[in-house]
Amino acid sequence: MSEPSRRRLIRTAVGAVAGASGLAAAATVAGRYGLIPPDGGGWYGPGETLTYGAQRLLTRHSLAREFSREQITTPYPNEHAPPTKEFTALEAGGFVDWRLKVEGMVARPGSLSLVDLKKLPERSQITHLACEEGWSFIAEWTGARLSELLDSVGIAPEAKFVVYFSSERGWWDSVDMSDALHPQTFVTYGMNGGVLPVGHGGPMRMRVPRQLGYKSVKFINRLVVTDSLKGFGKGLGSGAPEAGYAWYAGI
Ligand SMILES: Nc1nc2c(c(=O)[nH]1)N[C@H]1C(S)=C(S)[C@@H](COP(=O)(O)O)O[C@H]1N2
Ligand SMILES: [Mo]
Repeated sequence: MSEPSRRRLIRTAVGAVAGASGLAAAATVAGRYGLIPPDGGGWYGPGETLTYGAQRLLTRHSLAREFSREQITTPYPNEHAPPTKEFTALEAGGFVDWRLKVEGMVARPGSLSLVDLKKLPERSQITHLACEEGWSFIAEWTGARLSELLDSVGIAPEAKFVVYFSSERGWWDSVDMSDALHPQTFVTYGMNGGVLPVGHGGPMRMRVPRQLGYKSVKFINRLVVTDSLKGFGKGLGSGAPEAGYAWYAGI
């Protein structure tokens, strides 16, 4: 069967079951096709599953809207203090000793400096960062595509998620391969034409413009490529579902 007609069939099947016998049964069908998000258990689980499953079938390859330079928000809100003493020491050294660790299901695990990361093709996008609390702003983000970084270290074909950690305690998140390989998902080191300020997560933050702001974790220092989220935190994919937010925050 061709991919579009297979997807149409799955969509129809999930939709029909949702109508006939409720969300829980739809979730069972979605599970058969690998469409269950890591926080798909518990009371809100079936709802999370339908949102994620439907988005994955309908909008997997769509792009977040991009804006023109004139639309960049100035001044941009939200300054963030350096997260730790160790971080402040790295900042004092101009982040020369800063590293991004890349681990898990990759052929060439290692530690990348900013110089290494800047050898990847430099990309820019002017996109909207939308906070779940209602405010938002537009900025230009510069960095490398996460997909090109992953290509450079060689990911295993069984890989299903990329987990990313911040040097700020408690902040970590993950995306599925659809978002990890999406052309607008960046590891970002520049903002509005300059270096990414510490206030916005410099020297490096994740940018996932197809999801709410909280997925764009600041101060990232470690990536883990994995086929399962079970071993991370409470196994729900990020800190967000532990605090009552959805793992999948697509917009
Ligand atoms: N490490 C870390 N990353 C984070 C946060 C945070 O508090 N710590 N806040 C998140 C939330 S809720 C939003 S909306 C955006 C805000 O990004 P900004 O400060 O650049 O506006 O960063 C996200 N990334
Ligand atoms: Mo937010």
